[in-house]
Order: sequence, then C-alpha cells, then structure tokens
Amino acid sequence: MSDVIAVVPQPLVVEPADLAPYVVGPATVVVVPGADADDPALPAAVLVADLLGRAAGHAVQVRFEDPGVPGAVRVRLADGEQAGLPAGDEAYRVLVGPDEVLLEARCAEGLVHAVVTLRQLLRELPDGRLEVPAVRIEDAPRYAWRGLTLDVARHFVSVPDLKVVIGLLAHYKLNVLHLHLTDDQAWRLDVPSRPELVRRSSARSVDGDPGGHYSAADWEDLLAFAHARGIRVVPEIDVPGHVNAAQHAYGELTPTGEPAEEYLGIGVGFSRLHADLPATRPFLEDVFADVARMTPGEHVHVGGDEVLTMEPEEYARLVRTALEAVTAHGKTPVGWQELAHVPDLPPGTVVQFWDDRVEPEPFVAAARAGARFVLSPASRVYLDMKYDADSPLGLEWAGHVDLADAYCWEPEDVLPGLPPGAVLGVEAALWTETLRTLDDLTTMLLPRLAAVAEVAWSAPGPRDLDDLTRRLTAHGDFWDRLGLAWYRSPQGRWGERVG
Ligand code: TNX
Repeated sequence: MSDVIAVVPQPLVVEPADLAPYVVGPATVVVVPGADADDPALPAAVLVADLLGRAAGHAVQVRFEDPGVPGAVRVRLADGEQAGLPAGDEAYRVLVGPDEVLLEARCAEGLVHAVVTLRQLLRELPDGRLEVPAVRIEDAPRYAWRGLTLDVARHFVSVPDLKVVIGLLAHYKLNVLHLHLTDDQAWRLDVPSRPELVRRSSARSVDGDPGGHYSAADWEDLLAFAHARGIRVVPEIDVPGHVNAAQHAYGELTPTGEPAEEYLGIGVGFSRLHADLPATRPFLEDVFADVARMTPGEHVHVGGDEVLTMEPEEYARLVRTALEAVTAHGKTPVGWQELAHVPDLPPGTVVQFWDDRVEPEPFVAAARAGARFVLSPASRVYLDMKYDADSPLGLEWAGHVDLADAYCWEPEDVLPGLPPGAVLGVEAALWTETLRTLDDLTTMLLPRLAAVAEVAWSAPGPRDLDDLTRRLTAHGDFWDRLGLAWYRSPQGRWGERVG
C-alpha cells in the first residue's frame, strides 16, 4: 500500500489488506440485517447511506433484509465479547474488502465512529468514482469526554452554522459540545421562567454585531442533530460572574434595582450576582431548573470563572446554590477550575481546568475529595488563541497556539499528582470575542481541532507531529471539498503527495 490511511484521530489498529479496494457503485446498498424501525443501528445506517449517496451522486438504499450479494455495506450492533471488539462502549470495527464493507460496534455511538471512519477512508478515482482501500480498523477511545467549548454569547452562532461545527466534531470523534450560552454581552437560550433574558439581552453581539438566540424548538432541533451524531450537548449558564446580560434583562439582580447597561465590549470580571438580594436565589434555582429540564444529557455547566470582585465566602454561597439547583434535578454539575476552591463539592462534580499558569495543589486536593477533571489548558487547546503573531483573528493572552502546541502534550502531565482516573478527558475551547462568521470559526478550528481530538482519543505515547501532518494532508483536501475556510499552518504538509 503506498497510500497513507489518513484516519484522524489515529485508531488503535489499522491493518491494510492486500486486496482490491471497495468501489462505491450501483450495487452499493446499506444493510442493517434483521432490523426493525426502532433498531438502534438505524440512525448510523441512514447516516452512511446519506454520505455514500451524496458522495456517489445517486441515492443509496437502506435495507433490513440481507440480499447476500456483493456491494453491501453492513451496519451491525454486536455483542462486544463475541465480536472481539476492543473494550468500551464506543469501540467499533471497520472491515473493508472488494465486495463488502462491515461497520460494527457495541452501541449506536460506536457505529457513528465507524461511519465517520469510512468517510475519512473514501477517496476519489481519476474517473470520479469513489473507492475505499481494503483495511481492518479496530478502535476505541482513550478518554470518555472529548469536547469543544463554543462561546455563542460573545458572537451568536446560528443553528445552521452550529450544525456545521457539530458535523466537524463528529468527523473527529468528539462527543461533547459545551455551549457557553450566557455572558456579559448576551443571553442565548430562551428559558421559560425568565422570558426577558432573550427578549432584552440577545439581539446583539460584541461590537454591536448581529445577535440571536435559541428558542426551545431550536434547542430541541440542535440536541437531536447532535444526538444522531453521537454528541452530547452540555449547556453552560455562567454564574456568579459574567452576568451583565442577565442584569440588563432583570434589574432586580442589581443592588440599585436598575437594569445594567448593555455591554458589547470584551472585558471580563466586572459583573457579579449578589447573594444578599432577594431575587438572586430564585433566579439561580429557576434558571438551572429550566436548563436541567431542557437537557437530556447528564451534565449542566454552572460557569464559575473569573469572578474578580467577590469574597470567597459569597462566591462559595452563590456557586453552591447553582450546584444544588443542578443536582436537585438529577444532573451532574460542571464548572470552571475556580470551583475547585469551593469546599465540599457534590460528588462527581466535573471541574474544567483552563488557566494553566497556576499551581496544581488545590486541584489535586479537589480530585482527592471526589472531583473529576476535564482538561482545557489554554496554552494547548484554546483555539481562539492566534496561531502566530500574524493571525488576523484571535487573542493572545495564553500565547500562540499552532498545530504542534495543540498536539504535542500529554493530558496526564497537566496536573501532576491527580489520582488515577481523575481525568475524564479533554475539551478544546473556542471563545468568540474576535470571531464573527462561520469562516472565522472554522479557520480557528481547522486544523487544530483534529490535533486535539487525537490527543483525547488515541493511545498515549510520544506525539509524532510528522505522522499527524502526513495524515492531515488528505483532510485539508476534504475541508476544501466541503468549502470550509481553514488555516494552512506552515507546520502542515498541505498539498504534498504523501505516502
Ligand atoms: C477566559 S476561560 C475566559 C473567557 C474568555 C477567554 C478568552 C474562561 C473560563 N474564561 O471569558 O472568553 O478567556 O480566551
């Protein structure tokens, strides 16, 4: 095989077979053997039929009976032990031979991973047909939490644009979309108990750019779209700081009772809730109850970052109210690293570590007391940082983050001394102070998101940037075919014939 099998993140096992490739053609049909309409394998079968159909330019059927003829793409949920799949819920297998493709997994999420792996394997022949090289791939993720924080507050991200981002997450086997829904500038999710939040505080974005919000119907649509692609949505309502938009909508949250002025700059740390105001506790309880009810997933994020004007006691009181509101509705809270300083966090609270300029001790102590960590070290995975001094977009407070920075790091070394199992995973972050359009978002995500995804998914070991960039070359072509804007990092090998 001269061609690189360019799968990112790198799977556990990739074994090219000395056989002819599978060619997508008129005989291509997707088969879910013995399925009925409720079969959990069906969404992945529909995804792969849609993908192959669009790529080949003709409709590809999904059948429940196996025609037993060459050309079938079989989608199958298997008993993991019998099937000899790697361990874990998300494990999957892709087997490609000249006459058949088999996509196999233990659960629906694993099947989605198999489908996107197949998508990454597709290549176009000179005559325009598509082929898939004969190969055996067996795979499972290192970490269960592989996410992206997306700030839709500083600049609103429309539902169609958000679906493009969700598609990219799925393509790189990320499974958590954490939406930063509220901040000083705007409030983006309509919650039934406080209708003025989006009515008064969502029309604009930073610098007076256009804004928007998600209605309950938009929210359901987004959750379903993400779910079909194996992605959980974690909503963040950021308290007790970053609350100017809430205080603009509800004057009862300010000490004077007067609504705060709209704020469209990019400063942080100036706004705060007040524990001694009568409206504050009901606000926290009602809003988190609404969000918990609107969220099928296990996690709700309470923010907790950058409160620069509050004594620790008041911070702890307000955060505790938010945490209790979340746990009262059966959800597990997530919060930014500042939460680690609050005594007696509820068991299993997830702490998102971001500011890697600090000492690890308080976090190690929180982990010993039962907290779990999602790692978003800014100097590695803040994808709103400029690639280099010439990047037109982005900020620089955590330095420049190019492909090598995003790729060449080891999660278990970020907070030395954490007990085994304390790291749940890795989450990139994209803050949107300087990002206005979908092109801006994808320019910052690509290629770095693929590198972070590999850190979160693939087996530990020294990171070979050369190997990653060889595989990413084909991905650059793919982003071009999709018409996505992306950054041709000089650390890549774009446009080279690699193999
Ligand atoms: C820090 S990370 C923030 C955000 C900014 C971001 C810009 C975190 C918890 N807070 O409010 O948008 O830096 O990079």
